[in-house]
Amino acid sequence: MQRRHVSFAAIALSLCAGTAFAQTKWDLPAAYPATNFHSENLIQFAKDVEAATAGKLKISVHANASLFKANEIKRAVQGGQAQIGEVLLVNFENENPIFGTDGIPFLATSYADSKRLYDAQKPVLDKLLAGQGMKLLYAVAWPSQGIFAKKEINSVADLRGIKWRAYSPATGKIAELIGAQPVTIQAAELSQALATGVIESYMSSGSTGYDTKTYESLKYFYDTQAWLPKNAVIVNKKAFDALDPTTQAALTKSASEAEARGWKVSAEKDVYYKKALADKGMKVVTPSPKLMQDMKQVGGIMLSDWQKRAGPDGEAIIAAYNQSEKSASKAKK
Ligand code: PCA
Repeated sequence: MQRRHVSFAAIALSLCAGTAFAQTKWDLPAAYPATNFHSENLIQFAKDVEAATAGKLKISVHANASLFKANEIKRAVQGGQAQIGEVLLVNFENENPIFGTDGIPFLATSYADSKRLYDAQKPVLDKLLAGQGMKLLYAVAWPSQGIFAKKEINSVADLRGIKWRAYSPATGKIAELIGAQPVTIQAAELSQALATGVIESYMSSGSTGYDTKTYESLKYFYDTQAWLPKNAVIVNKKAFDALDPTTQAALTKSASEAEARGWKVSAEKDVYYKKALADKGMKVVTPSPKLMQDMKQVGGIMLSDWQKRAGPDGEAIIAAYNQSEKSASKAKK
């Protein structure tokens, strides 16, 4: 019901604005808190678009899953209930393995590698989204993923049987492989799940650890730097095509600026939030070699499983990724 009210209001507003000059109003649902760096970047992006189009395109950001739940945003954009939205790509791996490329543990663990993986993934992602009537505007990586835990862990055996929060098919799969009990919970409900003891461990970034006040419930953060999943801003193709060419150009230009800004801020936050968690009393720990070895074994299983499912498209991505590594290391010499 709530949702319908919002769209009626949006239509009413755009009709009023139409008397002055043709203004297009878009809703942008997002799943993370307004203070999260992705959300702040979205708000800056919306401001930039409004300025660049002299108010012709106005994007309203609805943070914290207030308009649609994290897993509903993609379908809302596809169906046109929202013209534009921000999604966590790896959440849609069950729909197509290509969406899960950046959720494979230890495939790309630095910002530079994640960027190369994104470049390799992008042509396939563009094709996939185009087939679903959508278009990718930009994508930004989260900081690297580590393990939040209640107790000290020295190997994955120490995680056996614990209640493990998953946010994606892959983080659920990790639980299965290490013998933990997965419970799927999106970021907007994570604080409560922690406070009520529904979960006692999970993998994510220091950013989400901080946003959700995980330090109030869990004591340890193991800095495994396992992968950097991406948020992507996607737009409904019909809504995009309905814009005049100048507005389209302003939108894509602001999007590529948001992408560059987002990656830079993410890397800064990766460092900042680990320190902030430590300041809040968490133990931010370099994992033991045994824990790393165990986690890398999990990553190896998940990579070969993904390759089987992702077929020729997956092969093309991995080949392009490996090729760019060769060129990058050659350029360094
Ligand atoms: N935060 C999001 C996804 C990845 C991340 O770092 C979350 O935990 O839901």
